[in-house]
Amino acid sequence: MDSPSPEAKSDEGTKDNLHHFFNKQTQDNIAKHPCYSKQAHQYARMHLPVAPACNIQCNYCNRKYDCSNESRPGVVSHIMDSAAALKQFSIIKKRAPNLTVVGIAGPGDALANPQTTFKTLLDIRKANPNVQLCISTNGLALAEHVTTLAALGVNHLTITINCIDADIGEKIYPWIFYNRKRLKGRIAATMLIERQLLGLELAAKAGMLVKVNTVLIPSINDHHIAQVSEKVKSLGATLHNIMPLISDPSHGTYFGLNGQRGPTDEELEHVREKCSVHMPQMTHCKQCRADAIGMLSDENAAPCDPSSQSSVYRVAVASHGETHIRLHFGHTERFEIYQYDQQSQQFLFEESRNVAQYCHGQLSCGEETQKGALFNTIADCQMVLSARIGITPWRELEKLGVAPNVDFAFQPISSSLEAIAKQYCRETEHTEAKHELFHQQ
Ligand code: CLF
Ligand code: SF4
Repeated sequence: MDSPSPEAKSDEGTKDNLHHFFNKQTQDNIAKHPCYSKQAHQYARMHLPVAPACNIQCNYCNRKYDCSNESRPGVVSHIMDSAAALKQFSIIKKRAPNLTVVGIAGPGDALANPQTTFKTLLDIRKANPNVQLCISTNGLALAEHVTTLAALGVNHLTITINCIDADIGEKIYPWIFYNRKRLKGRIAATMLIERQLLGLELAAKAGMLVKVNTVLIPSINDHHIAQVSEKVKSLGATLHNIMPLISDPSHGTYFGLNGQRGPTDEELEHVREKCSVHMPQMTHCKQCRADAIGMLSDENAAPCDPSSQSSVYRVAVASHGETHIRLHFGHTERFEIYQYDQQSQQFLFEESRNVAQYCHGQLSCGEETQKGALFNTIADCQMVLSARIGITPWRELEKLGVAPNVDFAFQPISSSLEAIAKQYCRETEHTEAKHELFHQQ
């Protein structure tokens, strides 16, 4: 058996492995895409959940939740239309200079909703020609849309290909809907695989960087994924992302309800190792949701110590995408998380985190478990900004070490963060000066 080349084995990524194959422009694109390059962790991606429908059924998917080909099951994204998506993008982009990628990854399949997907991509492209466009698809309808995607400037494409053998495919896909017909069993799997591979080949020939996702399902496709890797590489794919099946009966999927287990860490590692002979492997995927926004990295989630160079300072802002701090803490369903960047001395947008509302009104204000989940969501932040906050949550936050701050109520979020950054910078310098003095004595 061939031993893996050092180049193919490394997942460091995706940047170094892929770089020398491409022209300068493509290299720059990879270097600023947090999924394609592990080194691009300081850049953020934004998913726009504009695609609710799907044209196939996977046995690891429950349609109540996001597309499990690219998402963690068990979470649900709100659907947006293209106008709302553009508005959301415009607001976030102003506050997040590190947002380099806009993707459509569900909650169904991007290409089973072609009109909304294309309109959204076109609007984003017009609003910002520099942002990179990315979509994720099961590949069934890809071949017929490659030309349109290329014309829209989509340069990153993910196709989920779990097998290239219909005997395996019929254990994963009970049906597909193609050319206005519902196909089942082996015929469905054969058609899906054929369309996926054709779509992949055409997209790669059209110049797109194609990543293939494969869900590792023990005893169904584990022994077969190396063949998938070899095949998709030969057709032009650049990166392989082998994702563990997440199978929980509470998610209500066919696999979850029928006892199909997910892989252990060792099994996942073993399959990735085998496939690295053929292609660079992605290992930093977060299986994120269809409305995820922010950086992929959470490696720096350490408590703040202003005297330490590696400290992380995060501010949570109660916001549903407004430009100003208008929300009452108890009414928010979403926090925007900003992280202080030592180099630029400003806050960079990290991600959005959804929460259940703390308060639904006088009669039902705050179920205990709901409240606990809300506080946990922002427990790694040092400050939370909102327009108002009640005394009970105020004290709870203080106990957690999160400082509630309503001083910037009804002010723009961006100027409020600038003011806090200046203050934090002054305090950090002061602390460092004290440390130096202490060590000199
Ligand atoms: Fe989104 Fe996917 Fe584009 Fe990335 S996610 S459409 S390639 S911008 Fe990234 Fe998220 Fe993993 Fe996907 S971490 S689930 S690989
Ligand atoms: Fe679910 Fe995605 Fe499969 Fe469609 S492609 S059935 S949304 S996992």
